[in-house]
Amino acid sequence: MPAGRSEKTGTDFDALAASALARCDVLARCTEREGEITRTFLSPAMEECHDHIRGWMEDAGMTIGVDRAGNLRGYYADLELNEDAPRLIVASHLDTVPRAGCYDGILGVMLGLAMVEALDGRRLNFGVEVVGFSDEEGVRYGLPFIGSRAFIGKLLPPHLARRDADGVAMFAALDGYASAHPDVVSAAHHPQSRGYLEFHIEQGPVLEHAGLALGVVETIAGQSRAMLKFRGRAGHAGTTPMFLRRDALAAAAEWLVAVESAAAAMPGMVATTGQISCETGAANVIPGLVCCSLDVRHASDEMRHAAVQEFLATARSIAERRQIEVEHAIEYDQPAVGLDAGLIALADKAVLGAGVSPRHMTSGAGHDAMIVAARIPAAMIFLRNPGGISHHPDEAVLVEDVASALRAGLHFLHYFPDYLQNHLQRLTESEPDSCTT
Ligand code: HGY
Ligand code: MN
Ligand code: MN
Repeated sequence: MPAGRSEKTGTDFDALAASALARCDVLARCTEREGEITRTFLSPAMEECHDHIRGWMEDAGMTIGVDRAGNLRGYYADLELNEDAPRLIVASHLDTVPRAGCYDGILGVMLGLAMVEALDGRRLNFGVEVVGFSDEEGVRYGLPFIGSRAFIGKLLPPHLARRDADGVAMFAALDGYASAHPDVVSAAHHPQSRGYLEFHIEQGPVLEHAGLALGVVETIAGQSRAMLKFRGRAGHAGTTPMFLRRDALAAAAEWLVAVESAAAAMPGMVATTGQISCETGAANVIPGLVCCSLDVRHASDEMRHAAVQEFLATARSIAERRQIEVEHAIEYDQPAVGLDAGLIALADKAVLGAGVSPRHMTSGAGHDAMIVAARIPAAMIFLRNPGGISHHPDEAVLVEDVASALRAGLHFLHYFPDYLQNHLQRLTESEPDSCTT
């Protein structure tokens, strides 16, 4: 028996893992910009990506639909081919940051599909729905998690009113998508969705450092995002003496270096300015207006909120000293999320079953699981990310780790009925006794 095969079922995990990675390579060619991977919400590149995945899912015996939020949904029915059987959701996102790597998000979807393929036509006593979310990175609308928010019914009017860089409101983009796809289904999750599993590359160095292929996520750090505007006075770069300048870019630069060193002194805190624009934007004009982003994350919401306040106060004091104005808008505040204890225990068993000692981790990156967890018990399994690099074309994963993840996925499917049973029992036990009310 070749090393990659299961002795019990004959499943060739190595071949399925290699195929999942080859598919990530195919999907990497679905891009808005030649020579890099950039795939955003409802773009033609996303349509192309759906077309590939749809074909693979159909070959695996799944029924496919796209929903009103642009999520791709493939259902692998239970033994009785019942649409309304309890189901496990296996999902991640199909969109990318600009100039992305090959695996962030999409590998989780390919692993969901590979789990179904590994069943080789065998049906379970629950359904499996593999979902590719339409937007998690928030590139087009500056709002992340559009797909998973819609999935749990939390895509709200203020979200829908947001406009992209071309002025297209999100509700208009979604209406256009629905008109172009008359068979769209509701974006709401099925009421029998009883559990959610997301595989994702770690996007950091912890597992590599620990020599582990897989890890089990316990908590996902909260995130704050703000936009700041530093407004100074534009002027002539040759004639304005240094002491008479009100340079908006110099102020913003001083501020972001101050934020960097303050965050470095706060254990577990990360703060980033990843977007910056400068007007007038000419070499011989003193910058008059700078807009920049602030992204702050920590496992403790309290510490994150305190840090954001401190960073904004620093901006105000730098602005005052330099006689410029600063304003800010908090774009969003996503609390830290603890994943479901029952499913974490199941993920531990699944990872152990794949021969890896389960290590619990906090995710510094945001994931769809943190949104879905508000409605459906959720678990996440991380895959080692050699070099710890992500949101970058050098993002990497090892084929043997993908095979381990797939083994863990099959163990997860195996144990899921026990979870359903315990869960049902807990629900029954917590029901009020009708005689006493
Ligand atoms: O930004 C994040 O944490 C995620 O990768 N979208
Ligand atoms: Mn990402
Ligand atoms: Mn991701």
